[in-house]
Amino acid sequence: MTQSIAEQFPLIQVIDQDGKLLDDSYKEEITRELCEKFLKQLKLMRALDEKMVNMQRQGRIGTYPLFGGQEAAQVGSAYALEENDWMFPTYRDHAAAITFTNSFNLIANWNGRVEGNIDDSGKKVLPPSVPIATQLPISAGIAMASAYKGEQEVTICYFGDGATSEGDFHEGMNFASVFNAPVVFFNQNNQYAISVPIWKQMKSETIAQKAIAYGMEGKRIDGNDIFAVYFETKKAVDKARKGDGPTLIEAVTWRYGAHTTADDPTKYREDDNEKHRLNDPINRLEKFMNDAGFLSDGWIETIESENESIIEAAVKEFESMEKPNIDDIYDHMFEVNPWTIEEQKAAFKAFFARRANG
Ligand SMILES: Cc1ncc(C[n+]2csc(CCOP(=O)(O)OP(=O)(O)O)c2C)c(N)n1
Ligand SMILES: [Mg+2]
Repeated sequence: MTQSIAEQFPLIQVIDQDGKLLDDSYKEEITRELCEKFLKQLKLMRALDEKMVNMQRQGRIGTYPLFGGQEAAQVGSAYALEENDWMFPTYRDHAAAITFTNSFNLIANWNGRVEGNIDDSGKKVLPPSVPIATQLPISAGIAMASAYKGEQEVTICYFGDGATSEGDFHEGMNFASVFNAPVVFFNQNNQYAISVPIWKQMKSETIAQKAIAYGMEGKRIDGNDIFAVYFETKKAVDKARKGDGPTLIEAVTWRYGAHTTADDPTKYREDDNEKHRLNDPINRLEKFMNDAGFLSDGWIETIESENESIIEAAVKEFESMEKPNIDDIYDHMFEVNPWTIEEQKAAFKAFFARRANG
């Protein structure tokens, strides 16, 4: 008998909503140290997201895409990588990029600063991709190049549910599978593409099943279960590194906030965050740690206050950057600018000079 899609692509979980261990096979690997590392980083990322939204409201940064609710998907997958791996984040994946690089440099990106596109940690992280799905074929190409050069690097490529409707999704998946490229396509299905719900986006039951069409392995995981995310991404990364090809991972999750600070989600979805908070990635891990006896008195307060200092220091550094160089807007497209661009540059500089002189 043929299996249903739900049977072929069951939602993989290691802990349930109450933090109870569902899969004993990870018992040895889930150490106190690993849990502490995860919880501290999840809390750091949530606090950063909240800080960034406040800063946007205060006019201290530009439009900002929120990731609150998706922390486990991003942090867990980033921790599954090795030093030399490649990362292709989207505009929503700051938690993945910051966890991987251990640097807050990319905050500057949200103030339109070119410096924020350049990772200062030495890790191979591409600038956040804003055009939807364009990163998929490029990531497949990078992974093909790694394999061609005989390097042991794996590429992880992040994208959303909406991105699966783009031609680039197909091209990236097809190239990766035909060339057996060492890439992990990490989908965060947060169930909305701005205002478009998943049920209007596609007719297939899952995103994971799309892997079948490319002869690729597909997995559907609970994106709010950091253990499921970490262990399943690690398996996919290890498989790719061994030369056994790409994987499509669908991490089912939910964004609590707006698409960006320029959006109002009450216009297109019910305010049922209360329901989704029962599935909160941070609470689930905390409950697990509590049951396992991994939480000592005062530890959470200590890490929260450490996290606050880390964020304050990062913001301070960001806000003490030198003023931007106006030339940066104009000088990265052509070797020699055409006169139209030069004219715009001169006009913009004159505008700033007039403003500076009152
Ligand atoms: C090629 C392209 N088309 C349209 C847009 C406008 N746009 C920005 S975000 C977005 C929705 C993407 O949704 P999804 O892939 O689910 O990612 P999420 O924002 O939920 O993380 C769209 C259509 C774009 N940035 N690029
Ligand atoms: Mg989405």
